[in-house]
Amino acid sequence: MNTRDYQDLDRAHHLHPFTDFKALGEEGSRIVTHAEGIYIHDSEGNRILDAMAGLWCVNLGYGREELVEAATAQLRELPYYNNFFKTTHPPAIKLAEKLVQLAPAHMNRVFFTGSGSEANDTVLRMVRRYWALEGKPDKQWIIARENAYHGSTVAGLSLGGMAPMHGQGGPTVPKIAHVRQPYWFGEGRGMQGGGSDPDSFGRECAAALEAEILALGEENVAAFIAEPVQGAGGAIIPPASYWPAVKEVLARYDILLVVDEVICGFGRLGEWFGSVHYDLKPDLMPIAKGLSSGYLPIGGVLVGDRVAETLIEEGGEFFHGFTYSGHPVCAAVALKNLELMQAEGIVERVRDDVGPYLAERWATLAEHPLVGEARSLGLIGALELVGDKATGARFPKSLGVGTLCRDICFETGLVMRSVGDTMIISPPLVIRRAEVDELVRLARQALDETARRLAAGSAVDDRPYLEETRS
Ligand code: PXG
Repeated sequence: MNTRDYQDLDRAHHLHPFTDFKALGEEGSRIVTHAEGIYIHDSEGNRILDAMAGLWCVNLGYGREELVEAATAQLRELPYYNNFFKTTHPPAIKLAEKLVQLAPAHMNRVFFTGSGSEANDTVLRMVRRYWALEGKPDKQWIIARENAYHGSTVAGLSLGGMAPMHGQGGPTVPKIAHVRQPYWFGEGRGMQGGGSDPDSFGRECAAALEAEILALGEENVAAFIAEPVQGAGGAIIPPASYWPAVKEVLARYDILLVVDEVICGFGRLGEWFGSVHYDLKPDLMPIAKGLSSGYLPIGGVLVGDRVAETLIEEGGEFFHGFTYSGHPVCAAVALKNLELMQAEGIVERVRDDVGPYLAERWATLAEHPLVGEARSLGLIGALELVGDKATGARFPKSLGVGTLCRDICFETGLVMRSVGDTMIISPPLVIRRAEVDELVRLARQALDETARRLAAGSAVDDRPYLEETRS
C-alpha cells in the first residue's frame, strides 16, 4: 500500500483523537511507518527527529530490543490475568515494588490503571473516598488550574482546565474549581509593561489558590491537583517562588496534594519525579506515559501512606478498577523500562549532562527575531513566538503562526508541537549531545522559514488540536 491508499482508508474509517475530522480528511494524514532511536520515518521516506518523544512518552527512544523481549516473554508466559477477586501475578507485584523503591519514601502503594486519564479518575474517587472515611464527607471540592490537562475521560477533562473540552459532551463532574496557572510569559508579565516580575507573579498565583480555598471553605476542599511543570498546556515552568508558596498555602489548610506526574514522572525534569525536583511530598501521584516509555499502555496512582492507611484500615471494598489494571505484559515492559533507566543512569544523565546541555543550546534560540522567550528544564522546553520582539507582543491569533511553524518543522524534519504560538519539545531522554545540536539547528531553520513565509504573507488559518483549548 502506498501513502495515498493508507490516507484513503484512514479518511474512510478512522476518527483520530483531538482532530477536526473533516479538515484532516481533506488534508490527509501523515503515515508513520517505523522508528529507531529518536527518529520516526513516514511512508514518503522522510526521517524526522521526534522532539516530542511520541506524545511525551517514548523516553528510552524507539527500537529497544530489551522491551520487545520483555513483552514477548511475558506474552508467552501469561498474556493476561486480572488483579480482581484475590488474584494477581508476578509482573504486577514486581512493578509495584520497583515503583515504591523509586518513589518518595512516604509513598508505599500503587493502584494500576491503563492510562493517565484512568489514573486521574482513580484520584478523584480516592480523594473523596478518603475524606468520607475520615468523617469529613463535605470535603469534596478539588481545586485544579486553568489550562491544565489531566486527561480525556469525563473526570480527566473535568479536572483539566481546558474550556473548549468542557463545552463538549454535557456537564462536567461537579465540585471542581480552577485557579490561575503560573504562566508568567502568557499571563503575568503584562503586555505593555505594568505586569509582575516572575517571582511576584508566582506568589500571586499561590494567593489565588488560597483565596479559592477560603471562598469554598476549607471544610469543603478535598485536594489540589497540578503538574509540576504543565506539559500540554505549553511547557509552563512555574516561577521559582510558585511551588514553595503553594506548599505554604496547603500547609495552612488540611488539603491533599495530588501531583500529576504523567509527563514529569520518570526523569523528564532530571529526577525520578517532578515532585522530587520541587520537593513537593504529594499525597497522590498519577503516573503513565514514561512508565513504559509508551511501548504499551499502562498508568497508575502512587498513594502516600496517609491516604493508603485510611483506605486499607477503614475502607472495606473500594469499588473501582479496570480490566487492564496491572496488565501482566504492560507491567513486564514497564518493569524492564525502569530497570534499563536505572542501569543506564538515564535520570542522572538528564539532570547532570544532557539537560544542562539542552538548556544551553536551547537558550541560543532566544536571539531569533520570532522568539520572545526560550525556556527549558530537564528535557522539556518551549519557545514563545512573538510578532514584536521589542515589546513581546503576540501575532494576531488569526494568523495561526504556531501551526505554520509546526507544519514547517515537519517539512524540515523535526516534530515540534505548537500550543497556540508556543512551540514545545519533550525529546526522548536518551537523546545525545550531537542530536541536541541537530534538534536546535532544525528548530532554527524552521523559525527562519516561518519568518520568511510570514514576511511573504502566507500564514495559515487552520487551528491545530489543543490550540483552541488555551484559555
Ligand atoms: N495527565 C497529564 C499531565 C497528561 O499530560 C494525561 C494526564 C492523560 O493521560 P492519557 O494516558 O489518558 O492520555 C496526560 C496526557 C498533548 C497531549 O497534545 C497530551 C496528553 C495526551 C494527549 C495529547 O500534549 N497528555
